[in-house]
Amino acid sequence: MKTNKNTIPCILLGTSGILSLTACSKETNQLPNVIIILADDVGYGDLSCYGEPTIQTPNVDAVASNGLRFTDAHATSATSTPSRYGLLTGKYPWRVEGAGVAPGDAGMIIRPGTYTMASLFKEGGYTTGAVGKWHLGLGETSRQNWNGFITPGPLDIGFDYSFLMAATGDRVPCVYIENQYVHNYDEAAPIEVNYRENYPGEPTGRDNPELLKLHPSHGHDMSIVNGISRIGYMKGGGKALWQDETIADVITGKAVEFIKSSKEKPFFLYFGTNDIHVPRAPHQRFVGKSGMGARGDAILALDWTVGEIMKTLKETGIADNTLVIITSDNGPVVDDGYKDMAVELLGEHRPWGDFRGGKYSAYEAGTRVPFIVYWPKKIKQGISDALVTQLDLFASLASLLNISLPAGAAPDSEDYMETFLGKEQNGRSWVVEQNLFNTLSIVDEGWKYIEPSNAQVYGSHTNTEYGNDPRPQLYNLTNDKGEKLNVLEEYPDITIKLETMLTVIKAGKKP
Ligand code: NG6
Ligand code: CA
Repeated sequence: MKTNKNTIPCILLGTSGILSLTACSKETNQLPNVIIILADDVGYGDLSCYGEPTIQTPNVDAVASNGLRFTDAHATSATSTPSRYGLLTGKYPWRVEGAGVAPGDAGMIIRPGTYTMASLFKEGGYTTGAVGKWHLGLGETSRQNWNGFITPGPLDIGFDYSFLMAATGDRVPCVYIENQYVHNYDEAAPIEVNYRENYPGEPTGRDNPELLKLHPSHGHDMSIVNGISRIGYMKGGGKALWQDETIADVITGKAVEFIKSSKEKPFFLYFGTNDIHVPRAPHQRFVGKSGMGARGDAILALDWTVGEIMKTLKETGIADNTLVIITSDNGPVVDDGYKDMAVELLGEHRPWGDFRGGKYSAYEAGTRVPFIVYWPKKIKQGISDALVTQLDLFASLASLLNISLPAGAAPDSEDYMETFLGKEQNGRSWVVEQNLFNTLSIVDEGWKYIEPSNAQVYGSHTNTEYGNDPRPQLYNLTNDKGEKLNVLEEYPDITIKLETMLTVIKAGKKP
């Protein structure tokens, strides 16, 4: 195993007063393997360790009880693409063009040559892998050759290995892409993809609802794959097309294989689960088990996935020196476009916990997500109320690896490694949040300011409050975590302070 390359001797004065030459404890340690399990659309209240009694996630809970569970952790954004962009680049996604929710034929959003979190680990001598949901674009926009080598791709931004779903479960193309080639490619069924018009003679959810096993509630009425209509049009695929019911098994299997084959030297695995994004069609063994319909059953599938990863770490004898982070790309949504009974069977469950809003929203539930850190060798177990953001993982992991970032890399990321490991109780004082409409909010020392926006106020189909308002909003999260009372009029000084901070941060400066 690799040891820290900057090993330097330390002079220690022993209790006997005799000088001894030894190595600093930090330097003698093996670098840990690092696994980020990034769940999809899992809300603050969707894991039982976060306190809702309505769902049981024993595998995640076991990781939490042996690790550190954060109560004030944030994704960068309330949707997937920008959130993932922030995590992997350490840069606020609203600083760049084209990092909004990406179609399945989007080109690589993180351009080749960008110093990413994967580049960091490569520099540290790690084997790097990306498995599961990608949603950061592949190839060049609308010009991908899905029947050959799709380039640029993860290889160009530091990943040695990749096994991906290009975008989301509900977007074409519905095939896995391994090392930038369609997995199980079917010569007899060449693949075509576009987001503008259907291919002549191909059925769609709109025109052929009789072919569907899962019907859309809104949108999602284009090409049909595996009896489910999607966003976008595709043709072909044949035996390469995925079965939604086995996605968790397939991608978990690939993540397990990657761990087993990489265990001889440190590895970094970025693992984006498909659960619990729509279409929710978990394997038969989870169906009906949550009592909450497909959404709850998909949470059980996610919990199973976590269990498999942890079991693999134990079996391979590397659990003690693997740093595992379990978190979500954005907050929860109940009806996200399919008639899967999630609304009808939700019962008492509160996917958003005590917070307002959900996926897409400027309110807290949009970005305040579950966040659990596990590293038996180093973590101080328990619960941390420190304000942390996924954006800071980049600089924190760089500090752990003892690597100085090149100029311009991860410009918005700060080193909070001690906080992530529970050695330090304090986190950031401020963080910026982004909703679907690029409305930004800033949280600073318990206050939250949401900038004014003329965008839509309410997601009529998803039932989500987007948090947009033509007037600015100010909430005191310390005594009003549900953001019920806009206290803007009462605290003009705080409003001006936060508004100014946000302007400064937007300009790329430190507040
Ligand atoms: C929306 C989709 C939604 C989901 C979301 C992205 C419709 C009507 N809704 O546009 O189902 O795919 O995009 O979700 O098309 S995310 O978690 O990947 O950001
Ligand atoms: Ca998501």
